[in-house]
Amino acid sequence: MEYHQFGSSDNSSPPGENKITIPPGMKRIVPFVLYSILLLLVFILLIVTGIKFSQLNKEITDVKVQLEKISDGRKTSSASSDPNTAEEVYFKKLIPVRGTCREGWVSFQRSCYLLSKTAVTWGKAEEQCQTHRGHLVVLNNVEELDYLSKIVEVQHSYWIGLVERAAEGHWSWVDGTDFNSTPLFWDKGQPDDWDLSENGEDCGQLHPTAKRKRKLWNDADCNLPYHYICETRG
Ligand SMILES: [Ca+2]
Ligand SMILES: [Ca+2]
Ligand SMILES: [Ca+2]
Repeated sequence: MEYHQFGSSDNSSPPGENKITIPPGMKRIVPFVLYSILLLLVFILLIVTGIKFSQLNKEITDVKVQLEKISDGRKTSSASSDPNTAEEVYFKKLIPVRGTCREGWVSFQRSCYLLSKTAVTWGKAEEQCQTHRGHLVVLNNVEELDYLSKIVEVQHSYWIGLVERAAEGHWSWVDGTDFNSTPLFWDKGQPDDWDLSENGEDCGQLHPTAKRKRKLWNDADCNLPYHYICETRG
């Protein structure tokens, strides 16, 4: 009997129409189950969105940290690790004394210095200093820099014994003094290896100033002519 009913209904019903009898108990359960599945899907969707959002948040935080590091790096390289560097320290002109140094040279602590009257390339300047058995000046401490700042012509740039020989970012002193053992006095935004010039900027100099103050460092194109300062150990 049941078999017959099933068979006949199968023949008469259009495809898609379901005449399978569902027990009344099940009829109440089906919407509940569907509703539960829907809730579960919404729940999963919320979790996935939450995870994605927290990942995005973490990435944004990471980017922020990186940006701060870069900005700090810039500050460090321009202001340097030395607290004196970025300060504006003003001086009065000092009349230098010859002391025990040879004619035309001036004395400070245990060194003699020559301030050039002419402007030449960095290489030529170091060559000149070597003919006097010296080197371009090596700035060992702030006292030496401040002494020179008091006696130079403020409007001139002066080559110093600072050079980037091997690779970009690897500065060294011409006399072999460990670069990491001396304080840094880079001017704001320097060294910038300003790439407008074909040769880049791999030689150190003292920046010119309008007023007499502590002369800060700049990296410049080694092939340009500037005044220079030689140093010999007295
Ligand atoms: Ca020195
Ligand atoms: Ca450079
Ligand atoms: Ca520069």
